[in-house]
Amino acid sequence: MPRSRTPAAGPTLIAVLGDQLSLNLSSLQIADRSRDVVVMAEVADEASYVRHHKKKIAFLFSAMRHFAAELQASGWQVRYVRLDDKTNGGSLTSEVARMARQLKATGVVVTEPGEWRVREMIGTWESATGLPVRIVPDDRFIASRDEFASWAEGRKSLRMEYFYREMRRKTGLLRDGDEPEGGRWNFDSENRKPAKSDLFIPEPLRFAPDAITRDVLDLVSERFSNHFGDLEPFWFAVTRHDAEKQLRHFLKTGLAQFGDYQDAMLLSEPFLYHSILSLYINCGLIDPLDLCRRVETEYREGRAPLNAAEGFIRQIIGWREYVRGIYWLKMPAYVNGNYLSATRPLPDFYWTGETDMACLKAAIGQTKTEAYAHHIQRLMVTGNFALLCGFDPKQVHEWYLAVYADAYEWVELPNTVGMSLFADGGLLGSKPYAASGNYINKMSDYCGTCRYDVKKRTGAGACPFNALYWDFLDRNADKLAGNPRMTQMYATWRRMAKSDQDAVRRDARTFLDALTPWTA
Ligand code: FAD
Ligand code: DLZ
Ligand code: SF4
Repeated sequence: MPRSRTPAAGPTLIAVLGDQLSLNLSSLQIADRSRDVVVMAEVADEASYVRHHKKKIAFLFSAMRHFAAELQASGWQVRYVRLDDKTNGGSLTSEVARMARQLKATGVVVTEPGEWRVREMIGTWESATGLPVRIVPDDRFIASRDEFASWAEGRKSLRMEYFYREMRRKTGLLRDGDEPEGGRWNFDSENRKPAKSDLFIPEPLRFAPDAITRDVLDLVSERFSNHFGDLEPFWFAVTRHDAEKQLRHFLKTGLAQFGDYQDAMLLSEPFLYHSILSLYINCGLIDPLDLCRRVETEYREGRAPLNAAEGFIRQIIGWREYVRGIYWLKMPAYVNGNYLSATRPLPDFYWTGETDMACLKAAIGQTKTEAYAHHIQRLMVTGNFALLCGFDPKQVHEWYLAVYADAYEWVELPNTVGMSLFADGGLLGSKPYAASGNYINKMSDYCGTCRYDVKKRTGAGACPFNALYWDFLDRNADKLAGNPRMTQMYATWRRMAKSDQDAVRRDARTFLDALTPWTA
């Protein structure tokens, strides 16, 4: 039976998870820093349940260590368990239970975790510790889970756009009285310019590793050498102070052009005008609403145009909040979605980067070196290719969860299974984001360097995306041909000569059969 607290009893244990590095975290708000003890733990289970990119583990461990120091500096007692502590039991549960015993704690408090898997685990903590466990809502999001569920209740369609308008109303961001600033809620149609490499494109700030980070890099290099990606050079910010510097750098050098070139891709420019802030926002070093208010100020004071400010704010109070709402509304079933019955194994080059398709080589190569790719690379290159080829959504999901420094299941899963693979049958998007090589050619400079010919549909040297695109439509006609937003594409397919259709099917089959499945 859980014990109840008595006035003279021991401390409450405040368990702070790796993505809860916020000084105003809800669990800390209700704790007493003169009595209670914060517990943080680097654990093997969390670091290896997928083959996380080495940079992702190093980033999070270093950010956790710096956060523990920040808490101590502001008067908190912190018990920090390092991965290489001899007594580390290897799981969050083992460490919470061990610390609870050591501290003679009388209860455990934790802010609700971001992931279903971890929520299930926390459900076992009362029996593991013999103590009452209080789970408090995570108020770092604009919409609570209940609020999202009420918004979704009874709606036939859960489109992001309508939810986003609610969030604009709630926050008051970019409002002109009762109307949206500029007379429209959404300026996306202005945000589709291809970029040229002769533009001035800012680089993200690069931070030299300090002694704490160097220790972590040694640890990761020793313990996770079989994980994906390059560990060094390591330049992410690992403190709130440095994350704030990157934020200010983005406001000054990237935001004004963010909208125009949001969908562009360039071989020599992995970051373009993107903010490179998701990893800091998701682990709690940057507050998303504060960031949006500062983006609005840039617009109001004439330093950024409306299409940039609105486009950026929409990604955060729209997409980011919306995918979190969908995740908690639809889990645990959501992870099993496979509307298009896709079963092909992920090919080895997603892990090695060795392919002669220039677009995939660039997106995966950059993912290996930086643990980063921007949204259109994730959606329209690796995601689009996975959709067209019919890769197993679970394998694709595990790949995205592993390879990006910003990846946590609550945000990654809906983007992968829903937005990218249409495996949820259209809950998130009204049609699949399927595209031929033509889209990639329009939005990037990849094709000019590729051994394939983007203008050729079939035959020797033809861009594989082309046959795969039409073959995808053909293979999935029973599920997609009735979609009103796909009528035109299916009309084009049906008008194609039988011999051309046969060539598409033949080339797609030959290409797919030649892929080498990944074997771990
Ligand atoms: P910017 O382009 O500068 O955008 C600003 C911010 O908006 C981001 O920092 C992020 O917080 C937010 N944002 C933008 N798009 C989205 C979106 N679709 N969903 C949620 N937030 C968004 N984002 C993650 O944070 N973690 C993930 O694991 C993740 N997995 C993805 C998987 C797939 C298949 C796809 C298509 C997208 C995924 N995204 C994910 C969304 C998006 O690609 C990243 O948020 C973005 O690329 C991060 O880079 P940035 O900070 O430079 O973003
Ligand atoms: C992603 C991650 C990693 C790599 N390591 C840890 C860890 O050692 N300790 C920890 O508390 N959290 C870690 N995380 C984050 C968790 O896997 C998970 O995403 C969050 O706890 C969900 O809120
Ligand atoms: Fe990618 Fe095709 Fe362009 Fe090559 S030609 S870069 S495979 S879209």
